[in-house]
Amino acid sequence: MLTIESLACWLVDIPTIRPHKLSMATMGCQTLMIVRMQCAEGVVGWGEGTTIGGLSYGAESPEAMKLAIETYLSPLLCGQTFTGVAALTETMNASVKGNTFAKSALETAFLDAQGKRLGLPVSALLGGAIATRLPVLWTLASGDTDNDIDEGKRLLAEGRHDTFKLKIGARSLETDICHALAIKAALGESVSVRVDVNQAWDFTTAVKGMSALQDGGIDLIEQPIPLWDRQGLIALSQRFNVPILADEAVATSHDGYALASGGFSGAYALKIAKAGGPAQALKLAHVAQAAGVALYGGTMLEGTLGTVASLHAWSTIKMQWGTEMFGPLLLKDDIVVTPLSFNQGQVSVPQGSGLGIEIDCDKLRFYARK
Ligand code: MUC
Ligand code: MG
Repeated sequence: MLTIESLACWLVDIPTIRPHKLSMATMGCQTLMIVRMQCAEGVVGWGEGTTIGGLSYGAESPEAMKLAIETYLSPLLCGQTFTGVAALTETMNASVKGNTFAKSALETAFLDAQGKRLGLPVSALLGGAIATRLPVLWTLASGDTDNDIDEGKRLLAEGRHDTFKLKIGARSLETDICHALAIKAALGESVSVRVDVNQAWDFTTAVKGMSALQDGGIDLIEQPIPLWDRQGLIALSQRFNVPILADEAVATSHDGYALASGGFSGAYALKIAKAGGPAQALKLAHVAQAAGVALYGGTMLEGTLGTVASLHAWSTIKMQWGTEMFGPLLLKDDIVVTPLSFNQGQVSVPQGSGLGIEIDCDKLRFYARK
């Protein structure tokens, strides 16, 4: 049982270590929407809602997440007692439609507070961890082929990552194919290289593009066509040997059910923000498991808080395609006391109670939008 006493939100702007180029936006800065949940039992929970490129990736901006919490969700939740996330979800969904990014921040904060109160890690509240370290790839997205090759070779030599994702879709098909295949050839046969098109192609372009990428040894092709084209994604998954990773097309367990029952084969990218929180993302994972669809731990390029919330959830299930929980490494700084430890292509899941991280309130104040 936890009684929510008050909620406070901040928009925290942190520069990225280099421009990060996606098909729909170039990021030079990331905005973390941070929420602090004070509970009557004396515990405090922290949550994060983060998206990419303002409103260019998804329908909720960081500013809208803060507004949804302050104007609608806070009056609904404050003063109420909840037995766990199931009750919290029921209450939120009964009065607030959509807004899964804001709800994800709140579900995370609730799990953090509940874990601290019970002396258990968040993973224990989600079924229990089956791993303490998870594989993490890195995204090469500087926008320049030679820079990406140098970055990839450096990270391989340092032993930090052994798997890479490339962001394509902003340029012509020919340019993108040359870019991806040059990086694959330079990094070598044993290094897994995947691409994320972020919905940029139509079906015909996807057939051409997937064929060339498959022949060039690319391992996985993420969201080649728009999220609404479910039939197209199913057809592509049946046509090619190279597997498809559905990302924007699968936000919730309902999307996962519709795709799998339509004949999709491949993998789903889980993201806590798309689903409405760590526990909601696991509902999609369970639908995938029932349908024989593989899993992948996805990111909205969160800072450490949102990344750790995801890691607790991902640590309770088998991820056939690993994870991309590298968000904190893309940021010049963060708002936690102890950064996560990334090495040998893996990240360690914090083991303390709740999320197992401590917020650096001075840094939170420093980076918070005034
Ligand atoms: C996405 O669409 O997958 C994940 C890694 C990255 O660089 O961007 C994100 C978003
Ligand atoms: Mg993606």
